[in-house]
Amino acid sequence: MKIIGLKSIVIVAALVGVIGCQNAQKADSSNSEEAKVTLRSTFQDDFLIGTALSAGQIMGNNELESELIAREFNCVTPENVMKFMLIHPQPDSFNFELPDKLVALAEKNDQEVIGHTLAWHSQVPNWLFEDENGELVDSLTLYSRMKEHIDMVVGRYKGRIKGWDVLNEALNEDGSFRNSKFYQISGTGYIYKAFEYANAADPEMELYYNDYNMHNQAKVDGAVRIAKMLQDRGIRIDGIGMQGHWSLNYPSQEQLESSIKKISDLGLQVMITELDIDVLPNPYNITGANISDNFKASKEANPYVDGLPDSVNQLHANKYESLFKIFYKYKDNIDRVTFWGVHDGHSWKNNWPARGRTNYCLIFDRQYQPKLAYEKIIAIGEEKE
Ligand code: 9MR
Repeated sequence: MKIIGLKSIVIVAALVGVIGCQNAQKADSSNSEEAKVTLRSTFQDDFLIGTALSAGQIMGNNELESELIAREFNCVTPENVMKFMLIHPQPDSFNFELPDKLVALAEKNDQEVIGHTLAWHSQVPNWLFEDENGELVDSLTLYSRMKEHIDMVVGRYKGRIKGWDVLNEALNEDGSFRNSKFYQISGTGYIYKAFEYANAADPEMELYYNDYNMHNQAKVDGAVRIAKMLQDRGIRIDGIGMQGHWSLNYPSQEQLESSIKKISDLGLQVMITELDIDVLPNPYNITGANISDNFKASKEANPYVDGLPDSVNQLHANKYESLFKIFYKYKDNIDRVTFWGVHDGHSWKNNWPARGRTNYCLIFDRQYQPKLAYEKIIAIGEEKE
């Protein structure tokens, strides 16, 4: 095991030291060499380090949080505000205020932006699929509504967004196609159209497929099939996102490496997206992130309300360490690692698959302080030097 180096010790000192600074520039210009050791600096030659921002974080409601976001990450994804339902709730109404702020904030912090997401069965308004009688529309009507949406949303940020999750979660666990309203109306037609329209709206940006449980080989095979379908028709796809909604006991190294290789063999970038490591009991016996799952919370399934035992924190850190060792090994294939949230206090995992639990999935705690997992991740970065 690697002994944590001098740099790691100063990281913590530096973190304490820089809290209170207004932004990353200030932190970086504090003329202390050590203050520059952050996630973004540690992996700057390897892959982007991203996070997801909530509406409040985009608004900059909390100064400590804003400072942490600027300091540690060089890529941001809107957790919700660019989803169809939020950005385009009615045929003639768009909400661009928060998405505009997000893009401006990222530019100020010298961060890339990932758009999320254009075609997804969830958080999407019914009007996209229905006529005035509530019946499903035909495929041509769906395509023209999709095109209008994509032209408007992608076009607005043309040249300012690195890549979009064009298609999100279109697969079942066995790799077959999800029977979403998109699919009911058009079969796989909407998949081709989403990528075609996104490419036309901004030919320079990257186009991704993104899904959870991609360590499941049947599912990653389904994603490979989607990529090949597009490639066979000469439609561009640049990368596949493996959502990292994982846990202390999965995925295995073999699963992860196999999935990374399958994606890379297509000539596509791998992205680890939506990373968080669940530490709570899972009596529901589910994996992934199917948002419609909603179980009843129980005391037994929410054991760490008053704090996480050191032993579990250690397991959590070990899991992150082993994952980042794999990410680093495949750094030539992996373009980005994005955490799904900034700190434990604001993680969707506190409310899924059962509401109102106290989870500890991320690498900053509820006081915005780095956890053991953070130190272990940084230590991997140091090991390479
Ligand atoms: O983290 C997001 C949460 O705030 C929303 O309530 C939820 C609604 O569907 O979506 C969450 O993010 C999802 C992401 O957009 C797609 N993959 C699964 C994520 C977790 O559900």
